[in-house]
Amino acid sequence: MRSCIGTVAVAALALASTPCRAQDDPRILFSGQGGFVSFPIGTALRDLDLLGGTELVFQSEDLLLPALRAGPWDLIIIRWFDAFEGPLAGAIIDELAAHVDGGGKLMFSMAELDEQPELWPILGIDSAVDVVEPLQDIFTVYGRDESTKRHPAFGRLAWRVNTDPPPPPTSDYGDSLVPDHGAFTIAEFADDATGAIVVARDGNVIVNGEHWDYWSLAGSAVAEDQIQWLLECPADLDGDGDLTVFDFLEFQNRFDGGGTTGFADFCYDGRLDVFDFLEYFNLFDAGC
Ligand SMILES: [Ca+2]
Ligand SMILES: [Ca+2]
Ligand SMILES: [Ca+2]
Repeated sequence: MRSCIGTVAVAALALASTPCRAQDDPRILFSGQGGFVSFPIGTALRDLDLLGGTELVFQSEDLLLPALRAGPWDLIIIRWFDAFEGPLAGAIIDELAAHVDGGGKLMFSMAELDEQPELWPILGIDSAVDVVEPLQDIFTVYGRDESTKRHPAFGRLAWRVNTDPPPPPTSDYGDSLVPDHGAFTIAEFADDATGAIVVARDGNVIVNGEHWDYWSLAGSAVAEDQIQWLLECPADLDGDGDLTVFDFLEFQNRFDGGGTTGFADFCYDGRLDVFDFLEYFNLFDAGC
């Protein structure tokens, strides 16, 4: 994993226009639960008009493995209740590792991630611990004192548990996540201040510890934030599809404003310093 500490800035910033990757029709692989829409992620994909480029695989290891191998994918979304098990589990995990190690984007949710430690390094987390009741809210912890510094992948102040109907008592409520070095918790479970949503692998991976079914209020909006963050070109700050001097000027404005005019913390450590400046140079130089 690339680390902000020790990265070398590319001094010669290319001021000429650099084309970003076309975002019109990204290839998305979505392993969802049974049912077409699979709330809230399927709802978010529909509302973002992304279903046209999405291959949907219901929860089947037999179908998921060949689908993973049919990549490359611009984004892989895994919403899986149980741990990967059986003869295909190792091969699926290997495919996910190859995708992420190659810089691929991954949105990952698994209620029983605590039972699958071999996935933790791939996802950039140190560990996952089973969540117990009661559950009430998920709060942003990223720049919580300044609302404008919220991480773009979680733009909500709070995401309240749906209590109608209440979660069945035998359900798995998901996992608390402990981020590894280089990863950052952007939202916590309010009950015990443990990690609920983690951004890792240079912003390419988002791990959801919460079980989506029980945080349904505004859940599709939360999913939209995450999908948009993963699909966008991180250095294209004005969103016009090209990397130009105007993106660099926008970064300078955000940095000089201490983050109050937009997200500028590209090292994901909750503060703005020279390493964010260096990282932005590197992202700009890398293109999209
Ligand atoms: Ca669990
Ligand atoms: Ca731009
Ligand atoms: Ca920073």
